[in-house]
Amino acid sequence: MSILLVIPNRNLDKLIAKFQNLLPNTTIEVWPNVKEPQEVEYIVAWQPPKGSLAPYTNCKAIASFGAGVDSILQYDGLPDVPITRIVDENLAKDMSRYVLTHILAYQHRLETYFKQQIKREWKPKRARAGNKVTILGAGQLGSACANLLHLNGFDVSVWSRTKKSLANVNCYGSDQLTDAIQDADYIVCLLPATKETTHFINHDFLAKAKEGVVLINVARGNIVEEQSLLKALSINHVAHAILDVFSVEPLPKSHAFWQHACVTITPHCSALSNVDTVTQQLCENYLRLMQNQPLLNVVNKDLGY
Ligand code: NDP
Ligand code: OXD
Repeated sequence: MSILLVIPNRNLDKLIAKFQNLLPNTTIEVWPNVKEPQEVEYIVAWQPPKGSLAPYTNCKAIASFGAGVDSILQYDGLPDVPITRIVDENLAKDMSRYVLTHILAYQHRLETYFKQQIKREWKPKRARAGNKVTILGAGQLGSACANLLHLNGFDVSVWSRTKKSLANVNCYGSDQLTDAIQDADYIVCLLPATKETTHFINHDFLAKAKEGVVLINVARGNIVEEQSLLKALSINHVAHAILDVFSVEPLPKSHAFWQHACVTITPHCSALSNVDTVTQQLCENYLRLMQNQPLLNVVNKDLGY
């Protein structure tokens, strides 16, 4: 019995050491150099390349190395086994702080002052008005962001497939999108990437938002239709976009977002998986699998998250 890591293009030394520490009697294999494919019963995957999950016919579960499972569910020929994901308070804390930081930085015009400092300019301006934030998605990350923003004095709304009931937050269900976004000064996307959410933030969506809205996408790049966003930025309907995720990552050097004065780019880093807590969760589920106990954080493959 072994665990296989299919996590390309990363140094896995720390992760492997953690696994070996927590499960000293279990073999850890690393794709693509798998010595005994038939022994693999549990796969930990992140953006698995084409064909990389195929040879392991004794695999009983696949665990995502992150909160999102889109790259696993999109895999062609995915084995019919449970798929789990990471649910971690550290991710929620990092994500909430990222969102709060960027909203405050925009409100207080930090980018302008960084530029002024380089030119030794002294031009104070009042902070921007606008206190309403709508978060698309009210799951683990969306609800944590809503809470932190509320604690910092924002008027917060969430919109989700099933309507929530969160203290101090205006909650909207899927048939109330216009009500949820029409007055928002900031729209934060924390939806999963699914068939329903592909290009969900498109021309029609942006037309429902108010002029001068700031869009923050920290979920997945393909939820935003990038040409519609560029168009909305060009007419100042969207005043600014803060983007941590993109349709193609790394963002190609030729992409129009790079040079855009009203786009802030970060390299998919708003909430990075923490190897320590993630490994504990992955090992817990491995032990559960070995003991035929129910797995934690299993995703609904029909819903796609
Ligand atoms: P959850 O699964 O906990 O929450 C997803 C939320 O989205 C739920 O409220 C769900 O509704 C809602 N939702 C799903 N589909 C729809 C839809 N079609 N219409 C309306 N609402 C919908 O996910 P997390 O909060 O843990 O994470 C969200 C996403 O953030 C991840 O899928 C991942 O892609 C991304 N992420 C990005 C990171 C980064 O570094 N940039 C780091 C970690 C995650 P309901 O409550 O009714 O089910
Ligand atoms: C995740 C991510 O889904 O890092 O965890 O994007």
